[in-house]
Amino acid sequence: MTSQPMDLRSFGKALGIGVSCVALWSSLGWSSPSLPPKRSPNIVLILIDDQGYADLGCYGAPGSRTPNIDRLAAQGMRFTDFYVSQAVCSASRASLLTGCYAERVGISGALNPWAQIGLNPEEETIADLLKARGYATGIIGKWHLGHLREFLPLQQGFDEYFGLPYSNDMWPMGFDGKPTHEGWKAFYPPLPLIEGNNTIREVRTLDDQATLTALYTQKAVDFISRHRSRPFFLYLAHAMVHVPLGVSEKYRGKSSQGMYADVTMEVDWSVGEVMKVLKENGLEENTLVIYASDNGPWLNMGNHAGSALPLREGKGTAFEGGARVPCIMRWPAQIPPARVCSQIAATIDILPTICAVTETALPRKKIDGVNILPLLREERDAVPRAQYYFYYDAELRGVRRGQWKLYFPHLSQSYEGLEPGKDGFPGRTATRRVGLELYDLSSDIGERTNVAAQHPDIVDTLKQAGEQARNELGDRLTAVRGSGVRPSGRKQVAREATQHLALAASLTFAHPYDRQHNGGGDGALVDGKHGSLDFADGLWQGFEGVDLDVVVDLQNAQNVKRVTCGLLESQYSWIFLPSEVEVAVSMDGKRFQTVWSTTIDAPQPNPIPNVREVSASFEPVAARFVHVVCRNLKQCPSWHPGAGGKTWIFADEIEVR
Ligand SMILES: [Ca+2]
Ligand SMILES: [Ca+2]
Repeated sequence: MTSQPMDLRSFGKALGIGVSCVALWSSLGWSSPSLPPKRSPNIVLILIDDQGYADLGCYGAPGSRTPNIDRLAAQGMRFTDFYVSQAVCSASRASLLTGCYAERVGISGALNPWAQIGLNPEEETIADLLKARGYATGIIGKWHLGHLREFLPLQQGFDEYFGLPYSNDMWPMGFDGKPTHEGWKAFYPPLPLIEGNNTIREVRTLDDQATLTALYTQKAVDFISRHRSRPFFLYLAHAMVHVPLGVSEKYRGKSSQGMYADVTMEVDWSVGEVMKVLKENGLEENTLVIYASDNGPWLNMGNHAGSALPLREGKGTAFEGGARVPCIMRWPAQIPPARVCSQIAATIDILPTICAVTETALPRKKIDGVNILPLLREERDAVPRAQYYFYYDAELRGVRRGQWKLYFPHLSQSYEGLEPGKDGFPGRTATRRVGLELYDLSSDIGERTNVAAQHPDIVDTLKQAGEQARNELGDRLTAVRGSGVRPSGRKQVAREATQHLALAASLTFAHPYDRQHNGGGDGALVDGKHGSLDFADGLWQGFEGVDLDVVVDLQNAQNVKRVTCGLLESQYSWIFLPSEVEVAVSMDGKRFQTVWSTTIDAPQPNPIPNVREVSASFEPVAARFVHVVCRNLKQCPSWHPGAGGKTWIFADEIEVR
């Protein structure tokens, strides 16, 4: 072994030298920063989609379908208690790339093909940090942090991008691979394969899906070969083993254990190809290879899903089967072979750890991850992470400290006891109530015996830890807004803060606005600020199943000639334009004169959110009160997947001139 572990205390100094080096080389006219005298390690981050805790040989899967991944474990460190931030794609990936709980960076769930948001370009990703450090940066595969151009990888620190912008099942095809007419999927656009910022072709068939693993692998091998002479960061985010499964001819039927095992074998082959090209280029020693899954198995897909056994539940839950995933780190220059680490660690720790090993400064904004290099080096008594929070869908569902995991009361998706799906078709899921429950993971890894009653002191300690998380990151279960939450990236629409006559007005509503989507409270419609294309941006005021019927009191008589009402249409979220808008004015607040009205055509399918400014112009009239009525459509139209359900009106803002 040539390189020695670096003393952590010398980091500042080392960084200083690095920076001055960069400055010197820049002044010599090089286009990119220099290589440090001792070459920084390359980073290869391989992320599998929906792979279960028990899917790999080295994690106890029966048979030997994953020799290449198992070899990574034999040559490096395997983590037994490694977590994602949330057991769902976008949230999990936001955490991986930013070192933050997903709540902190405002990303939740899985973004759909009409999402007008993405990871905020102001966040610093691993790619941003390493690019500034002189690394070549590339992502091959699934992004899922915003498909609009301003949110794509090239705008988030990556030099190169090739892959799908979101999940491989977000296409207008049914589970049989044929065009579907059911639900929102029927409205999905074709699945775009993107290179750089541009769609180069579409994934249209199951046969196209079957090419993805080999295609991504070829691109990954090419990336490594092209950048062998300078430090690089490669993020290889496979579409597999997420449904719809696809496998090349070479691996079809190869496992004799079904399609899922075939796909797993091909992903394993891919890992082998990456390791081979590293070796061929003499990069095997000084490359940190990190292998992980973005969340646990999608269990209701039955034989097209993995396994998390003996863990409880799977994807979409805060239980161990959802959040705990396989993770292996291999770096012969620093990590001794065949190590098993059973301390708590998480994807949010990968960014600060990469910063440590590449001597790169941390992001300027606060992060949640910790440097786990001491674990990789097996430093005695090192406990970089004592505690971890389990969020899902903006709900703080649990907290783990040491061997103890406490759940807060919530409703959880559940797969247990239900007949799973088969051959690509899903089975049912249920919703189950989870109480205040404590589990001892050291003796009960399957979370079967609630021991809260026996350990009230531990419950109290973990409750306090939960309180801290809520204050900082928020919690929908207890309606707490977190002080440390930053906004997601939002597509900007040309709606700036404005001056108008109603800015100091008081409002009287015939029907109350929704408590959760309150836009900030009573004055939200006349505060001069405008909602974006994201209905959850905190600026829109929502009205569920009722009209927006409001009297605006301008406080004194004004000469009024125009009233504009900003309205959001976001059909996927059951938000529709009103059927009618009417404006009336009054001097005394009792006798109103209608000055303008319009009807709006019945909505046609268009899941892409848009904002309509309904503007009423009329002969100038003296008025103190302005009455605005937007008639709620009341019921989702027959073509809508929620046909017959209550529709919403989202408004912001009402401008009077
Ligand atoms: Ca996933
Ligand atoms: Ca407003």
